[in-house]
Amino acid sequence: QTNPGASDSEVNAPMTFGQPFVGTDSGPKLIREHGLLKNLSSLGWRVEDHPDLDFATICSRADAEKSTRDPNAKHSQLVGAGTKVLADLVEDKLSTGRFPLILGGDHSIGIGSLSGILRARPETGVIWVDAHADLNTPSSSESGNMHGMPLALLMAELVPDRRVIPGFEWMEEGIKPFLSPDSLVYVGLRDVDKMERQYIKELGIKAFTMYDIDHLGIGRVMEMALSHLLDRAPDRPLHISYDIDAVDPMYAPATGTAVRGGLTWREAHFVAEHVVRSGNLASAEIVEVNESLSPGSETVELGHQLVTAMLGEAIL
Ligand code: HAR
Ligand code: MN
Ligand code: MN
Ligand code: MN
Repeated sequence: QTNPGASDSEVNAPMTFGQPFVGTDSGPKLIREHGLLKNLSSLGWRVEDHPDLDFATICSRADAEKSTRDPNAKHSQLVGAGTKVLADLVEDKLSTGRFPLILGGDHSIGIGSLSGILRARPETGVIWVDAHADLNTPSSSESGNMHGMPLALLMAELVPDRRVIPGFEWMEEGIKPFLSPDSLVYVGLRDVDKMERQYIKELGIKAFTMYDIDHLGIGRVMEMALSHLLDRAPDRPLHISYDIDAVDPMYAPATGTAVRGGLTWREAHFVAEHVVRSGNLASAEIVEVNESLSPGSETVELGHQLVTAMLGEAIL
């Protein structure tokens, strides 16, 4: 499968403020050093390698403006400032016809990527591959870590007015990027908080947990996931947000919140390979690779392979 002449824009978003560990910002650099550019070129992409977003600078300005409100969203000023920049960039790349490939960083960057995507193409369907639901609101979150909140901040049903979270006032300006619960599908869930479970049920979000993967197999699960998003809208664009912790820690130990019982090496690849085959994939993201938590493991290699698969590499 090649993409002759297709233009891909690699956006590097080395965010760390959505979670407590250092090192999550090395993901883009390491995946790139693995030879990603050459790989994507040989798949037919014309890659535009965007310099790393400089979150240290963007966020230090935000830090100075720190508000006294306490919304139980740690570093919300910093995450808010960083994701605002990312949203603008992703929106711009999409509206000029490019395929944004976003390398994180922790999963709080999903707030920025999806805001940009939904402003440019509100009808986008989202495949969220993760051990976690990332559906906490600042008040439901037990950790206060914003990488556990991106999807809640995008749903009007859960956070109707984002101005209550310091740093996220920008989400209420201009086109408001809201994700409809029926435009989301989860794959790989196995560590879901009590309130998240309730939200998934109340909002009727389609979720394929590890139980479903064991029961039905990854092939059937991915067919059902895509048919949920595409049956009623066969031409809609799709976005995949791939949290490396969806994969079993046997293969991907270098991540901040590893949970046993995850996707195998092949299941992880299959998810990416199958989404590409739909022909609807319009943007992709990989997050939470943190080499420093398990130096020398194969996590970066896997991340690199999953990105390559999401950009169209097939076995034959
Ligand atoms: N649900 C927990 C929380 O909200 C853990 C979230 C962990 N999130 C990520 N991204 N690693 O999926 O704190
Ligand atoms: Mn490699
Ligand atoms: Mn996540
Ligand atoms: Mn996760």
